[in-house]
Amino acid sequence: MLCQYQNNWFPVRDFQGVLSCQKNFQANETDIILATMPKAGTTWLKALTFSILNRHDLDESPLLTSTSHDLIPFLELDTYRDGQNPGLENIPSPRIFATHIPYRVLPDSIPGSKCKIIYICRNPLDQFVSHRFFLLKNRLQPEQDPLSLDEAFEMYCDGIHPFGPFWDHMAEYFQAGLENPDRVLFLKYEELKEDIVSSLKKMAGFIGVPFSVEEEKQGVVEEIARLCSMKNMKSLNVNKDGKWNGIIENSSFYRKGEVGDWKNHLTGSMADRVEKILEEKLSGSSGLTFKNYFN
Ligand code: PPS
Repeated sequence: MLCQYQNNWFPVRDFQGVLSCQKNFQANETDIILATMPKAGTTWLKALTFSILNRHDLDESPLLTSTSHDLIPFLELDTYRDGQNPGLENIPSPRIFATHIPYRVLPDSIPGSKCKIIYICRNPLDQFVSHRFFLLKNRLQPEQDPLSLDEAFEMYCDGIHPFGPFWDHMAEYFQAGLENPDRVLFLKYEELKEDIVSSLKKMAGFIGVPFSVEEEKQGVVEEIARLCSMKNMKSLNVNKDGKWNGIIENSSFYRKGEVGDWKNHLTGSMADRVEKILEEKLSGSSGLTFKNYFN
């Protein structure tokens, strides 16, 4: 079930966390915030960022025994969950948090401080399909029959989905990145899939810990890419068993991890519709394009 707040849609079960985070979170200038729409690549982004910052001993990485979500909490889904307001002052810097909260709903202290935001955007069609499989695997409201594909797609196209509308979510972070490129790094899932090494170097430079020439020669960047790869992460027992927050199967964060899987589930006319929505809604966001995403 969703509720509307400040022109965005939120799962009712997460709404207290959103409000408490918005009211209470005080960003430090050394914080790193990982912002995404659900199913845009959050789990991967967490693993990559954690590894960049903890690259001294990748053979013993905590990612081998803890999930990405255990290592980097979501502000609204973990830290401020159910309206709580914990003290976060004693967490050593840099503190890393994730969030699905749209840019304009963020606590004022995030845009107002010098903290860094890394945003990852994904083809909305793949995101929609990924989310659908996720919901079918984790029946969060077992008393309700899941929506049909067509019903869910209609709502998606109306912007009525968790943390939606998707077009505003991506456009606002994109704009923030244009205005403050040293504070907001806007990445695309598809670009990470295409060239993870360049993306890792970009991320490390952005958060102020660039890879040294020596590290590059030693293959540290490739080692992080391999550690965090879908294949490796999916094979680890910690990601096969157990549940996150007691409700979500850890294994459901890893499905296919492919670009263009929507073609196996959606029709060409559905793709045309999303393409038109983006053309119309993003007409003011020069530079945010999705070439070849819809055919
Ligand atoms: S969540 O619930 O918002 O945290 O989900 P999120 O992690 O954003 O999205 C899950 C999709 O990301 C894929 N995934 C990965 N892709 C590439 N590499 C790695 N390491 C990786 N880990 C997770 C995951 O499979 C989901 O996409 P789909 O298309 O469903 O496979």
